[in-house]
Amino acid sequence: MSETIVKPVADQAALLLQHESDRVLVVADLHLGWEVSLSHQGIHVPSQVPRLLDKLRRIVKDVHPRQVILLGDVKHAVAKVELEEWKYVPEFFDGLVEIIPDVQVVPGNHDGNLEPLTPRSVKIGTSEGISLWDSVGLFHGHAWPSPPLLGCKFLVMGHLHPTVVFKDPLGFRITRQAWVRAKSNGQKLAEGVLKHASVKYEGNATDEYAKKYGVKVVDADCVIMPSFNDYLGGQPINRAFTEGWTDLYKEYMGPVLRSGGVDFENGEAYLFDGTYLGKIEDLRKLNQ
Ligand SMILES: [Mn+2]
Repeated sequence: MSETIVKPVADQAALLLQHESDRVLVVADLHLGWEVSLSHQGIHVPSQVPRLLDKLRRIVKDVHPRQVILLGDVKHAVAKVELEEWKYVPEFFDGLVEIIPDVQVVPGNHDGNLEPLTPRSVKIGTSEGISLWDSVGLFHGHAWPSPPLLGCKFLVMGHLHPTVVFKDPLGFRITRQAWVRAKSNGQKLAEGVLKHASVKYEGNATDEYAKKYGVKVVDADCVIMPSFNDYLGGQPINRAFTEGWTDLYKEYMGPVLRSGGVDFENGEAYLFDGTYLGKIEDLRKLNQ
């Protein structure tokens, strides 16, 4: 069987997927138009579109993928299309398809009404995600993935915007975006997907899953991607929750992580240069 390789692009919030001679680049959480929400508060940040396109142009030139996948939350405003989005989002996509013609979107929770803002050549999937080569499942993370994804050896998601917060001895807080790698528990994820689909069954969830969907569930290597728009705030994954998770954090975790179907506490955090920071439960202890 041919091998699939999943690896972060050095110093970038971008993931390269390789299978035989095929190469696909994944970026998540661009939140185009996020600047607009700040300007409502009187903070004026210039459009991030040219800067994000420059970054993508350099990465595409370096790793020459066949396709770019935008793993959700391409735009920031959730449901209604804000006026500025009619400018930012088309401007971004027009620039992107010039850099690379093959672009696919896996929608996130912010991507309502995206279609009229994108060129016709851009493929827009569903929030249930997609799988590549039957080995990599990609979904944004705010919703349960479609059944076949649980058969993939790798699961890739965004939505969380993971960061790690450190305190130096003088009490300054330092925040860095981070990659998270964690192992999924196929059995628990299967239980989650079946419950979400309101499937009634007796006995083992993975057996039922195989019977109903024809998918052999595996324990996957999960990658939780940092947001490609580095101006955004993130969720400190090592926050010490003395009183449990806040509602906002629960929202950011999404149903898959909340279900315990991914062993987040034993997950590993990495900086963009590859520095291994440690296990999340240990990073949490440092932050008490
Ligand atoms: Mn999201």
